Order: sequence, then C-alpha cells, then structure tokens
Amino acid sequence: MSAADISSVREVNFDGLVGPTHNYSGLAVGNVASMSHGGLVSNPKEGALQGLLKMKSLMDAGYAQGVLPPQQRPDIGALRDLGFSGSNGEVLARASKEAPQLLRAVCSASSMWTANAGTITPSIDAPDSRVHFTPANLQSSFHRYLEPQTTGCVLKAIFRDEQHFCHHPVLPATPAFSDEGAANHTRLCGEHGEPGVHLFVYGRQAFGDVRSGEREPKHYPARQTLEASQAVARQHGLTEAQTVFAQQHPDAIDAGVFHNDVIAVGNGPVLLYHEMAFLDEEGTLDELRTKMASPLIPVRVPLEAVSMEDAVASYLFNSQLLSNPDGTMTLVVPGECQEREAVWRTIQDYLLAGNNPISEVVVKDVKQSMRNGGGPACLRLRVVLTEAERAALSGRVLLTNALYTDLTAWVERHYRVRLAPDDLADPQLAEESLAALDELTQLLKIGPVYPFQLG
Ligand code: SUG
Repeated sequence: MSAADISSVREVNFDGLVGPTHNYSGLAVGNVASMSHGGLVSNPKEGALQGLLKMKSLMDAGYAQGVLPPQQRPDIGALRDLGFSGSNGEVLARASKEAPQLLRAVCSASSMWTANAGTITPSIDAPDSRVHFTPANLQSSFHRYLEPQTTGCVLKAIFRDEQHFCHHPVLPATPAFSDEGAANHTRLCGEHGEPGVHLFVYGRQAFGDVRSGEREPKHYPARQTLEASQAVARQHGLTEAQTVFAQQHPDAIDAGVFHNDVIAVGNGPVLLYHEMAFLDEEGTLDELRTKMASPLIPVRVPLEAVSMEDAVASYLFNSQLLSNPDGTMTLVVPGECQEREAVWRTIQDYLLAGNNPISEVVVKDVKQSMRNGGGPACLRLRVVLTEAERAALSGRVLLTNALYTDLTAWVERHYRVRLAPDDLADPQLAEESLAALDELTQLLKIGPVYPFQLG
C-alpha cells in the first residue's frame, strides 16, 4: 500500500437502523437490560430517530458515518419453518396463541446492534490486501440466529467489489463455534492505516482441555468461544503475531457483561477497560504490548471507581471511542452515564483529567436501544477503509445531509410510536414493515437483500 493510501485510511462506523418492529420482549438471557424491560411498550419511531440523530451528529463532527438497513421482521418464514401454516395473518395468529415466545423472537429488531453483525479485518492486515468479512452466527439465541443470512446479503450488496472485499461463510451455527462478531473483537494499532493487532475476547473454550486458570461463568451463558474466534482469525489470514486471544472474566459475564464491548473499548493504541474485563489482565496487556508495533495506551478503570453494577447499568464501556486528526480521542457515552454519580465522576476526574488521549466526552440519548442492552458501541460496526475502498462501496450508505433527511422522512412516514407485545401479531404491522423496507432498499440503492425481495 502506498503512503497516500495509508494516510487515507479511515474508520467508518456503520450504524444499524432501528427497525419498525423494535420492541421489548426480554429475549436475551444474561443481558440485564433486556431481561428487566421485557413487556414494556416501545416507541420504534423514537428509537430510529435517536439512532439517526447519533449518526448525524457524528457525521457533523467530521467522523465517517455509514448506515446499515434493518432486517425483515416479523420473520414469518421462520414461523413457517417451525410448522405454522396458512395465510400470513393465520401464521401470526396461531403463533401468538400457541407459542407467543416464538412470535416475539421473529419480531425482534435486534439487527440494529451491528457490532454483532460480523467481524471485519481491514485490508492493511490481510495477506491479500482485501477487507475481510465474516457474519456472526449469533447462535446463542433464536431471535439473533435469524440474522446472519440477511446480514451476509446486506454486506455483500454494499461491499460488492471483489477486488477490494472478501466475504467468508458464517461459522457452523453450533455451540462450539458460538460467534457474536465485532462485539468481542478489538483492533489495536497506531494510526488506523498502520498494521494492527487483533484482540479476540472469548467467554469459554469448547474443545480440548480447559487451559489452566480458566473458569466459566456460573449463571449466564458465555456467548463467544475461543474456537469461533480462532476460526474467524484463520479465515481472514491473520497470523499468531497479529492476534491475541484473551478470556473474558467469568464473574463479569455473571454480572451481566454478555459481550466484551460491555466492559472494554479500544481504538488506535488506546484500550479503555474495567479491571474485571479479562481473566488474565496482565498476561493480556503483556501480549498486546509485545505484538503491537506502537506503544499500547491502557486506560484501566478500577472496581473501586466503578462497580460492576454501575458499569452494566451505565454502559460506560459501551461508548464509542473516536480518533481525532490531532491525536486526541472523543468518547461518545450513553445518557445513562450521567445518571450514575460514580460513573460521571470517573469520566470527569479520571478519564478526562487523566494522562491519556481522551479529551472530550459527548453524551447521546439512545434510550430506546439501551432498554434492550444496546449502547452507542453496540449500534455500530466499524469498518476501516482506504479511500479507494470507500470509493468502491455500492449503494448510498455513507451518511450525507441529504441521506439523513431522506431517512428521517422515511421513518416519519412508516414507523409507529407505540408497540406493545400484543401488537406483534397484527398482520398490518407485518405489511407496514415490508412496505417500509422495500422503499428503504430503493432509498439506499442496495438492490434486493430481503427474503421477500429475493423470492
Ligand atoms: O444480543 N439484546 C441484544 C443486545 C446486543 C448488544 N450488543 C452488543 N453489546 N454489542 C443481545 O443481547 C434484546 C431483545 C429483546 O429482549 O427484545 C437483545 O437481543
């Protein structure tokens, strides 16, 4: 890669649009917010507009911002696969009566959390100098297991140019290869255009002897396996020198940290993490330091400053850490961080006042998503791209003022302001949703990606 190419490299945050069926169904075991808000009435329109406002304000601040469409929900095809038959209305009515938990699952708008869409390796780190993609199988829960097929179609529609982009198959959807994507993957480097080291964090090991010192959570599931992370790294051609595999602390998982991105966030050389993030904290940092070409800047938040309860409730570590041209960093935190005194104090007195590149904190209201356990960092998939790769994108997916205006008007036209669990069986909701998505694919110019469009 030429020097010009390297300096043109930018991180693009692709945020997931909140879908028209966004609701609170309490579907995610081990995710405290989802479990405690199940049954609440949601406001899909407000959720989508909150997400769009976050995207717009980051675009206005000069960060590269992309957008990914939601999925086709309700997934009536999934209900048919499970034996429900008849017209769409009959399928929905029967599922609502006989298996309401299945109906709730096929209506989930969980694809908004694009940090779980897949794992991406930038071309700078790949042996063939292409950007590599693996959609996550999300096999730990039924509602999320329904996502990877359409995710793969969407990624292939946008990153279509084979000269620049390479797509890998989803890992086998079985517990041994349980994969939740970029939420458990952090690339650390100097500048974005310099070679990176890939930190893969897993919750359990599926095969072989458990490594000495390893433990597993007792209450909540570990969603990422070592074997899944290793397979993704292999698919992308990453070598041992470019990878670090670290076990997540099992006590953190039991406290509600269902992904690493609920307790750590990294960008460039900075790794902001809670002391309970890794089972072997020192070993993980040492290995990163040895393998990275630039010095690692660890920013450790101790338990005495932020309790696990505060970390999980505030989502401080699910913030977006964004690089600025002058070498400083901006932390985009959810509004909930202001509601917890210890967290807000830590941000002011420790993060902002500390000896680290974080120089600004920006607060965003993404409450509709937060009530389901999705903060600012869950809502985005980071893709590091050169200028040539950005130019090779298909579709109208990089946010501009015009696209923001179009998407906001689209949400205003199609979305409901109130969705209670009982509304999910309404066949009208399914029709509204399809009409909205059909229009969206035209607006984004990505061609057909949904089952109802592909036939
Ligand atoms: O998989 N919540 C999602 C939240 C994912 C957040 N992503 C990251 N941390 N990267 C999950 O637990 C809740 C759906 C419901 O209960 O209706 C849900 O799926």
